[in-house]
Amino acid sequence: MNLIERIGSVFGFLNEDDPEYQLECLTKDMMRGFAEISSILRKGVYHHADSHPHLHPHPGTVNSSGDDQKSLDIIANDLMIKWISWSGACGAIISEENEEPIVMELPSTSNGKRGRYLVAIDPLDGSSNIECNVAVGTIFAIWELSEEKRRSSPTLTKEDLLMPAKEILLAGYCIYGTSTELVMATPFENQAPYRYIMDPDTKRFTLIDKNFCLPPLVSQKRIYSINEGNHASWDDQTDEGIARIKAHSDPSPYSLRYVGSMVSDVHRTLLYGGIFLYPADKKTGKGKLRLLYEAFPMALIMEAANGVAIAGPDGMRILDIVPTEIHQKCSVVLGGKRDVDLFCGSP
Ligand code: FDP
Repeated sequence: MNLIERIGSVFGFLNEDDPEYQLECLTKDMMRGFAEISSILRKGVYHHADSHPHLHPHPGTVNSSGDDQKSLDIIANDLMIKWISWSGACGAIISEENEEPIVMELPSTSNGKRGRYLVAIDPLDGSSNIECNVAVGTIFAIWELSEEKRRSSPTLTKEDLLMPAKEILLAGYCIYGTSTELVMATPFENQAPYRYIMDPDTKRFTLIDKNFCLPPLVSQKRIYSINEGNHASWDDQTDEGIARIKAHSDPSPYSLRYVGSMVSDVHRTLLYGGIFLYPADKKTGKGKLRLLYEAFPMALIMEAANGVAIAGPDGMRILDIVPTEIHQKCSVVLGGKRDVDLFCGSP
């Protein structure tokens, strides 16, 4: 791509022959969204709006100036949709906040194709905890739409957007904690996740680790992370698996750490080791976490980091699940092999 084409691409005229550059534009624009969400969270004023309704109008109502008062989930969703659409490289978005997918219209000019990529996103994961200032995050996965889907008129159905994990091109999460960090992984073999940190002054992301993997086995901490309050709804296998973890004592027992924000719990697991679980409820047979924009991206990252990502004690790989609904739920077990094996009772 020459200089003029590159400049033109800023306004959405992306060179069809350069898919890699399109993915780069999309990801860079998403990073602008992460930076903007990070700044909004840091201002803190929205914590007040959510937690002190007597001082501020309820989210979703109209304030005295006639402005909509939106909850942080909606603010983050609006921002991410704005930035993803701005890139011009995206043909459809699946967001946790939108019941229906957002499918870009077919452009009347150029080649008559919608953008190349599908983005599935949870714009603000962990947000039910946000009032007490815990770290929350954005989780996403990106796929390439087929030529047929890019031309499909007038729109695409939900079924058209059910893409398997093996076709994910890029998966990642941005964590808004004491610092803002971005972790991204591709499914290419032997490619470890990359870890970036954002400078809050310049909003630039700097690569700090090209090999963001679980620590070596000897340094992996024994930590388990699960909402024990749901104990009564676990099935027998989960019950037994957690009992095995809790009974372990040699050389040291497991510690329990559960933030209740998936990005935080998974980020800690990647850094220190351990196991994070959100099992299925035995009554419904379903977990809580969403397959396309929570389980798939985190499973891809965990496997790229030398960890294991399964849907339950039977060992089914999360990345092998065939999606049947865009907001499908699944159970999740992520972590180091040693800890996942202990949970599963594997020798
Ligand atoms: P939240 O509802 O706050 O967005 O995505 C769902 C999620 O958070 C995950 O981030 C988190 O791991 C889980 O729910 C926590 O659920 P529980 O409160 O049921 O433990």
